[in-house]
Amino acid sequence: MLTINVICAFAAAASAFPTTLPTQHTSPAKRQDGGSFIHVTGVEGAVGWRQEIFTLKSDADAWNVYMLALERFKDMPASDPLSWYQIAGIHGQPYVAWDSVGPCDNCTLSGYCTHQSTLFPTWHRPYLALFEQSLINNAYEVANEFEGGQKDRYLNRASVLRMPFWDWAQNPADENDYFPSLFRDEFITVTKPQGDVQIENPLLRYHFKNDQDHSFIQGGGDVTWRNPTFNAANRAQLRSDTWAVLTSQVQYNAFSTQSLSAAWDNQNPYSIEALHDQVHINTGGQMGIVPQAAFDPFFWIHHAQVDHVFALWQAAHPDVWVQPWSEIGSSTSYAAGSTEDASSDLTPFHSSTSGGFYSSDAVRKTETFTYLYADLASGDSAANIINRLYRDSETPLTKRATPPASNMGDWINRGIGATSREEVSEYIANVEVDSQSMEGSFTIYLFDGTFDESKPEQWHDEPNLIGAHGFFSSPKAMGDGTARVNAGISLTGSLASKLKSGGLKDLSTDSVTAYLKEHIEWKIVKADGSVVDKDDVPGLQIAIMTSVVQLPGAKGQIARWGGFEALPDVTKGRKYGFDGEWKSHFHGHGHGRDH
Ligand SMILES: [Cu+2]
Repeated sequence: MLTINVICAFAAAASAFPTTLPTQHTSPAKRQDGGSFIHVTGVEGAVGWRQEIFTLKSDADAWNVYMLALERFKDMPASDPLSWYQIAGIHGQPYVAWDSVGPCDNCTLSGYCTHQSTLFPTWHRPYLALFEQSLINNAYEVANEFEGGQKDRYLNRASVLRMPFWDWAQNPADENDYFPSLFRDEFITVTKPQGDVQIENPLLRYHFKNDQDHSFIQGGGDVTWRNPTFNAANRAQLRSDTWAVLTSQVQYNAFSTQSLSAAWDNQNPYSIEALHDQVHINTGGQMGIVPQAAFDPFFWIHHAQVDHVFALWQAAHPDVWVQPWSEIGSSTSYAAGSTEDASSDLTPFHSSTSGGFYSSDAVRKTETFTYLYADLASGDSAANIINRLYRDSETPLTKRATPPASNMGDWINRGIGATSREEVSEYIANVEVDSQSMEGSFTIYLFDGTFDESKPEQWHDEPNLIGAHGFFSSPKAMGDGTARVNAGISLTGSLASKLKSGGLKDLSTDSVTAYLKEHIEWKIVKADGSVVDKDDVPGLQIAIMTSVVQLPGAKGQIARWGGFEALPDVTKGRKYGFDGEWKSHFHGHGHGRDH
């Protein structure tokens, strides 16, 4: 169905923007069928700002253009490669070629998106730019339907409009903000040329048209749906995890992916990919299913925030970048075991009409696609922005006089020297699992003590919930390999409140170890709500780890983390799993690495 006549589509696109947009797709055609490729440019013209969605909403004209552009974008016919349907389809289902880019030699058409890969952050950058390119094309279209002064006003807003992000990691304003009504309201009022009218909220869902394959939607429906579970607890967790991702990672590869690698000692609790997974699972419905997620309008607002976090991290770590990486899973363009690096093609995103693809190197600067994030564009340092958005209102949790010797070693490895900065301890439950093993997404919940075992659908609201992590996966395993991934659930906030209430003596490793042994409980739930026995989850390991963190000592400084050290204070094994009772991580798992 997505096999389209590109020449016709280009002719239509060109005629659609006769006056306000620069001409696109002018290079000589070199495709076998005589057409030219789609040049992913992002918005053409001057650099604009991607803004937080509530900031954008405060500009009534810009918001109106954005709403109308989304509505029109979603209505584009599936024959157009810049339609919502085709662009969303690049990510996964219905598994067809886009812009004539077929699978690699040992690959099948299984979705172009790169997950469990160091290309995860960089691949999504041109993907979002393509979406933004079509969104703003539509913004010009809707603005041009007005007349006189109104038309001028809306064209003016279209010219600076970019896709917004929703910063799910900021402190929520109140309970209405846990998952804002922007994404929940059924109808909104917009201004059209004929006056104010009510339309279905364009941010709510995607309606598949009759001629658009949507057989993959569960239950045979023709709309996307969600099952949001955002609340105060997971918004707080998203905030602290975002801060941890931005400050704990000093190398690109470990920052980029939740995949495990011997290069970082098979433990990597904080990555942007794991952080991003959580929001997919918190949203639920299509957003919780890798090959269907991009049809949901919320996908694009979420991924703009993921790219925003990526840009903040880049600004704080300007000298590190993509290193060679062996793929553990496979996608349309990358076979399991193949090596990718900063020059690998980010398919199917052509960098010119005559062929060639973007690479990570080519998309390192967001200006390549004519956008900046508004906070970074302000000229403030990345460290100040990160501290202001994700840390400042939190009090340091515990002082720790002397870091253990093993951490000192790691600090040296990370290039961190001794300073007089205040040091705190962070505690993390690191969950390791084969993310493809469950035939779909799943969530692990950690509890401090008792909870209502009979109501798994309520566990995200349990008062004794320490934290949860959702692993974002596909209904059927992609490729033939396993996908060993890991993600951290911070225990620090929960332990600190136990300290305040007197349930915990202090935050020393001895006290924390004794406390957790006594109290920690955990459960696994699949996306369909069924509870899974822990023995039925291949490769599942939970390790409790600690790290010493140097807090910023002055403006312009970012926190610095030492290495991760396993609890309890046994040093024979490298890390320890929790399986109802403490045991050595590798015990009984045949890895030959027992204590
Ligand atoms: Cu995603």
